[in-house]
Amino acid sequence: MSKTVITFGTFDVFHVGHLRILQRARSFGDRLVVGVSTDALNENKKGRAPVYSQEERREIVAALSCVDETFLEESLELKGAYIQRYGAAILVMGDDWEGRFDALSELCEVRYLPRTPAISTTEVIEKIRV
Ligand code: C2G
Repeated sequence: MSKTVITFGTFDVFHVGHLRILQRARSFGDRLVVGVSTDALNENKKGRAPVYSQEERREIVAALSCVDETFLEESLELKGAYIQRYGAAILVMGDDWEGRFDALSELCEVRYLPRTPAISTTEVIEKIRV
């Protein structure tokens, strides 16, 4: 039986930290499903719109060879429903979310992976601006 891994993120101004977590997530199973958070979800959470639209961000993530399927993540609170919809056996999140989704271990294995150091969308934006 195939093992599905699910992960979530904004993936704005796509960088190598994003790529590495997706590749590592995919290595835990044989199908990777990625929830790309909507523009509205980001505006609520971070107080600013992403640089790239949800359609553009999703198109970039969907084109990666380690990604099998994508969908738009409408709410942080719907993770359980998404896990069930896609039949995921493992939820992968970056360790900036450590502990936050432990309750979902009733539904599937929950793994937090270390982030790639010294890179973030905010830092990339700052570097370009200077
Ligand atoms: N990431 C990483 N290393 C970095 C930067 C990001 O491993 N240097 C990981 C994050 O930990 C996350 C993924 O890349 O797992 C996507 O990062 P973001 O786009 O910042 O996602 P975020 O806004 O945290 O997710 O349900 C979660 C939401 O979708 C929002």
